[in-house]
Amino acid sequence: MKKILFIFSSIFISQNAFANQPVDWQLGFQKAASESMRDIVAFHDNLLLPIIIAISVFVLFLMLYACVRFRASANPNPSKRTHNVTVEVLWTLIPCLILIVMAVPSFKILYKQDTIPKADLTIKAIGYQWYWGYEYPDENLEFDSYMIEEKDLKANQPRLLAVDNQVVVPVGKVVKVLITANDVLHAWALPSFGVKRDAVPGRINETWFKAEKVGTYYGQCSELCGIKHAFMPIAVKVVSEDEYQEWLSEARVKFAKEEIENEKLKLVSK
Ligand SMILES: [Cu+2]
Repeated sequence: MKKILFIFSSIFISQNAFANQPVDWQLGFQKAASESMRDIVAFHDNLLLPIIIAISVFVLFLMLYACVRFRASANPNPSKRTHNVTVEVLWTLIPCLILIVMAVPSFKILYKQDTIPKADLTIKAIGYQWYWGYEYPDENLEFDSYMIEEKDLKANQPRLLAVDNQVVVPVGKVVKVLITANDVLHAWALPSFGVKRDAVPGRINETWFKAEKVGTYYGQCSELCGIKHAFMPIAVKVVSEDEYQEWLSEARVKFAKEEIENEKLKLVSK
């Protein structure tokens, strides 16, 4: 009983206080912080869930009905019927129709996410075994982002999610994310933004998000990538434009990308 109460209380708490990271006994999605995620949550809550519940209730009813109505004690001589054309057509057509009803809005959301609006900012996420590297190509920044070990956690840092160097982006701006990997497959996923893309060595995938609220949002590598797959979290800090500029001026010094000297390339370009 205590557990049930805890689940219910955590559902309500998750709506307010812990909006951007998973919470204990959480049911359902994390709270949306972008339009994409709001679309996904609405699609799930308003269309998929009612269909799933209706199907489950209907099947349960059929099973109970069959158990009672056709039980052995009431039917000493069982029926020998094997085919019924009407029923067979119905149980093929109705599921098809249900799938079409689900597919249309689902494709709509998928294509909306697939079209990247004009980006205000581009970042590049590179998966390594087992941490993420980030680049801000336009600002010439480059840094690595490692998970903070449990013993080094500060007061408000979540276990297995906090990192040493967070990605910092301004609120309300379209952020394009280029995603790749340097060794094996990883995946860059941030539930609150409705973003998840595979990080494939030798290939660049892209996605985007527009964060609507200031805060720190956590995600995790979502493609089994080896022994420390669970220990390469993703943390994105969404800040106001002023704070972002402030961070940029510090980051330009701290994370400046080294110029790569390549004599051969220089000779060719001459
Ligand atoms: Cu990984």
